[in-house]
Amino acid sequence: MNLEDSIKKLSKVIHSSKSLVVMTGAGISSESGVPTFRGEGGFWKGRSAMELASPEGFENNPELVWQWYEERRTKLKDIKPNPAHFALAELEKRCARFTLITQNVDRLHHQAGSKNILELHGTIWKNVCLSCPFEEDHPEEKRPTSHKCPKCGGWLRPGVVWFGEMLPEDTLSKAYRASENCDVFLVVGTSGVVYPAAGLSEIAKRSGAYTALVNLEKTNANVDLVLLGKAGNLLPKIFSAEV
Ligand code: BV8
Repeated sequence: MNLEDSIKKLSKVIHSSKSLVVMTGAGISSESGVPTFRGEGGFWKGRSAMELASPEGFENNPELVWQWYEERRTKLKDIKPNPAHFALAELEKRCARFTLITQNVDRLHHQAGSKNILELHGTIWKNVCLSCPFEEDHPEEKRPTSHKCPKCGGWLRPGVVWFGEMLPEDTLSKAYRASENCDVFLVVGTSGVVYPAAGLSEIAKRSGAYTALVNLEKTNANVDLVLLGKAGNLLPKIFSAEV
């Protein structure tokens, strides 16, 4: 099936959906200027995920990990949502039941106006203390940013989920429930290598949902339909195509 026909097919499926789930990854933010993780110029390039995004890596060298997260916050500070984010926010308004599951920590979906968002991997715009219940939103607005807790003096860490860490229980169970009960599951802009996020489309498929992937490249995702291209270009077309 050529791309034009795939767009028409997916548009028809989405327009007749009674319960739609969309799961996004770093690829949906790349047209906003946010580097992805594993592609060219990706965040991981030349660096190890375990060194920069794991509790062991933080324990071993908190300054290095903080340097990496501050570098990302600087890159993300003036970033804006792109047409793909806005297309999803618009689509949500037209859907009876809509759940947006994201692996991203940049909150561009929030900025674009999406409402029902499940952040599987937390957010980079929060600091939490390793030693006490203290946490703070948007620490980058406080100058100078400190990486020590103002309450107990312990180490602060970014409010994200690292490798080897459990995902937020309530968020993950909502994501499982949505994946088991939807009739359409759309995956956008993810290499599908990180679990349990990468397993959600399989759960949806096993529960009878129609599954599709919009991505720059093919991945291992076992879906009914694959549309290769830029999300910022394809999503507005798919969601607005006359069926
Ligand atoms: C956990 C930190 C319990 C936050 C990240 C099986 C079950 C459960 C766990 C595991 C399992 N197998 C292995 C594990 C352990 C591990 C894991 O999955 N390892 C992988 C690497 C094998 N999972 C965990 O540790 C998770 N915890 O399950 O706890 C447990 C623990 C241990 C063992 C068992 C159970 C925690 C996972 C969270 C890790 N945290 N980052 C941060 O700083 O951001 S993951 C990191 O990768 C990011 O968060 C990111 O969200 C995530 C996924 O990356 P992608 O979003 O897919 O980005 P990527 O660059 O890879 O791909 C972008 C894609 O977009 C590309 O395909 C590209 O072609 C495309 N693209 C680019 N531009 C565009 C585009 N597409 C469309 N349009 C464009 N314009």
